[in-house]
Amino acid sequence: MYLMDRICWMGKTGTALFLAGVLAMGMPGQAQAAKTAVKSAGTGKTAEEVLNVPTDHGALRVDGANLVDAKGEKYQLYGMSTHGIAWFPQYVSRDTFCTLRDDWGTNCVRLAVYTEEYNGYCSGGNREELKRLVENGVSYATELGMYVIVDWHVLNDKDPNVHRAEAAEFFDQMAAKWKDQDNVIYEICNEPNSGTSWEMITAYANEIIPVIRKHDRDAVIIVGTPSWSQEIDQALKRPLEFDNVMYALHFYAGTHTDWLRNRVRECVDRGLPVFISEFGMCDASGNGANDFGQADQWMELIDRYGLSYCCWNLANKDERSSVIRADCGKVSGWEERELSESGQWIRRRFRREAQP
Ligand code: IDC
Repeated sequence: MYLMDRICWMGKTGTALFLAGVLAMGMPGQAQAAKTAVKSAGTGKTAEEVLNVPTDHGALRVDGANLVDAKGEKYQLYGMSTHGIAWFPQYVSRDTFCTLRDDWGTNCVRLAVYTEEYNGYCSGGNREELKRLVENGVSYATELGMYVIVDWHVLNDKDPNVHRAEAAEFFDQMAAKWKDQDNVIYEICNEPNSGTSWEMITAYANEIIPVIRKHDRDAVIIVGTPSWSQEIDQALKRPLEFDNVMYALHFYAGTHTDWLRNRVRECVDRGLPVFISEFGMCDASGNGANDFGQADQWMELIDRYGLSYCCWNLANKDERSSVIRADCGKVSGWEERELSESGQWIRRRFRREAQP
């Protein structure tokens, strides 16, 4: 039943013949009969009955300002970011990702590994358990033909250099595991902040990127930017000297408006590859009112440039940005009424985005 999903990710050394067949499976208008025979993993529905048949876009890479697929065509990733996986491990589940793929129509999941908060990786969290969760998350995404971002969620630690040694060890182990896969993207520092300069981030990136590249020469790597991943203009002035690197821009619609959208336009127009690896419809606290008018304006910008984007957060915490209602304990198959206002809005948005 999961064979098609699995061979989607045969990896960089996979058989061309097999891949050609799989690619045909994902082409609109082609191989419809074959698609019908493939049951969508976990839902018992045929491929036609679900929103987003997984397609193999293969190894992504960065071409100018764009993320492109194996055929060199512009490709957009979109999906949910988990909350901290130490805190809400229950959503790192195959069924969860299956709902996100088949009902929400998303093609990407971001796994947030906090470094300092909430049993963070570097603040007393159970490292083996956290790594196991990340590995499980990557496996589920892989089985389902989704892309997955491994996010080293720097926040309270402010400067990624504080835990540089731990980051190097973590990414060394992670990249060694997935060196032959095409669907894993590494985000090496979520949001440097509070005076952490682009120079400090550059020093960190110059050490961590080679650790990943030692195993996986062409993995796409997302690098956070100063001021909670808002100062992408700093990266435009002094980009890193590596290929296949994208720069993180994060927005919260209730806080970040025209001034930050203008910055995105300027930087992307000038060729900077930008990845919106985290955003919310509410304010930057993660818990103020949603501003859907502003969120709509962000979505227009995202559409116009074909930017990739991940929404914060996949959890049922009693806060505005959580997409599942606090009184709902289900980890998959949510009814609309079991989603928060944020969840209902972003699910509708993703479904509109779903690709054939
Ligand atoms: C918030 C969570 C909240 C948690 C807090 C920890 O929503 O439950 O208590 O982190 O400090 C970010 C961060 C992201 C934040 C989010 C909302 O990347 O970790 O999550 N936010 O504040 N940047 C801007 C906003």
